[in-house]
Amino acid sequence: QKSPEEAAIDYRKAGFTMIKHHFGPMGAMVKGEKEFNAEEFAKNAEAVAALSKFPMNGFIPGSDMGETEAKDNIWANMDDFKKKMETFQVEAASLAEIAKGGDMAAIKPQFGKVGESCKACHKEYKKD
Ligand code: ASC
Repeated sequence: QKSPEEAAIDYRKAGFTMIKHHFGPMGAMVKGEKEFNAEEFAKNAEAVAALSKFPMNGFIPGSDMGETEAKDNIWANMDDFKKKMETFQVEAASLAEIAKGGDMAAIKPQFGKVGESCKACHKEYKKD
């Protein structure tokens, strides 16, 4: 039986794993490593936008333990982390909207903004 804190860690890791699963193929299409398929791209963008809302729920008080990729400084900077997570949510929602148009020229810069919003947190709060 897992404690609520252990369960919260599993939950947020699962969320990030799912986000990565949907983010990766979009990156490959943007870079031209994978053939652009507008419908598949839009589905992935929709998934990331939906999934972006979840991981924050797993950063509950007391879940600052165990084997995780979160740096210790995340706990003293929860307001900033939450703000950065919200930026990710906004940018991901915008990408999902733009992706419906199926135009790579419009998608590309917004995909970049989503990537930047991922990186903003990783730089400060994720172990290398
Ligand atoms: C990925 C991945 C990340 C982000 C980040 C975006 O594919 O695994 O952590 O993109 O590098 O800038």
